[in-house]
Amino acid sequence: MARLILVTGASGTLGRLLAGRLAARGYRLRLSDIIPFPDPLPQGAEFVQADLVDDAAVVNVVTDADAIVHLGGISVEKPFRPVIDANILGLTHLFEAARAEGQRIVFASSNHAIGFYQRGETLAAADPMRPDGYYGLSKAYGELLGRMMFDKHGLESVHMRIGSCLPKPTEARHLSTWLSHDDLERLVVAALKAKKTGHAIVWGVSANQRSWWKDDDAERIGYVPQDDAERFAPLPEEGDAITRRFQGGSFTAIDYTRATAEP
Ligand code: NAI
Ligand code: 15L
Repeated sequence: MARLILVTGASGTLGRLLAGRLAARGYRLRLSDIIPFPDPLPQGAEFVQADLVDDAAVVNVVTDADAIVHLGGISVEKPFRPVIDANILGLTHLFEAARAEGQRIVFASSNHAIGFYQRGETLAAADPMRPDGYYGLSKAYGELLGRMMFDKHGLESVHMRIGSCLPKPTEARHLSTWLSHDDLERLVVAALKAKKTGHAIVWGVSANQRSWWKDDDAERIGYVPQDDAERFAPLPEEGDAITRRFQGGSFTAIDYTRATAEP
């Protein structure tokens, strides 16, 4: 019998994409989101509507799944209240429910956990996080929650620190941050298939010549990206001076009040 994968945030951009691709690979899918799934359900998939903030609903969707791809939650910078609800409270509900059943979680973290490093600086996954807002901070929390859950309970998780997952790069920043749709699929499948992952952090990025990111757990889980944004170069710089200065781009400029951007 094929493994049953729970995909949260299934009605969002990446969820819809992965639903089709994982189903085509023969996985059985339980798709879940707070809003209905907008497409016809892929072969072998079911949909369960659930709010991550509702702990009983989360236990219900997690029950009997073999592994979890967690995409659900706020996916852009917002005031702290909605971010805390979905991305901290909701995420904690998910990890606690998975702990009870022992399922591996493949978590969509984000480059916004390290967004305040300057562009051009090369980072290793183990470098200190520098979140660029409440959204990035919630992803940092997710990575640390995964760390604690493994150290304390042996619960495995793979944290995909995704750059910009788009059909193709459209601005200069994306030449460094782009994750192609095919590489996203490769990453998720590697994370699901790996025999053991422990607590893993993998840059969710293609094999971009201009990538700022190295030294992660990609090799350990068997993720080998194959695309490179360079074939789309050159692309225009976008945004104001703050946006152009930091790796997190436009998110860093939201509600930025420092007089100077010196380190
Ligand atoms: P999206 O915003 O299109 O999808 C997120 C989904 O989560 C939505 O369908 C939304 O209804 C659902 N959701 C929100 N609050 C919820 C709640 N309380 N309970 C249940 N479901 C809830 O985002 P997208 O682009 O598909 O991203 C998926 C994940 O990947 C997100 O966690 C995002 O932070 C992360 N990510 C995405 C990147 C990208 O380039 N698209 C880059 C870095 C990280
Ligand atoms: C993210 O974390 C967002 O979810 C996505 O919408 C993009 O803005 C991406 O980061 C990015 O930094 O390009």
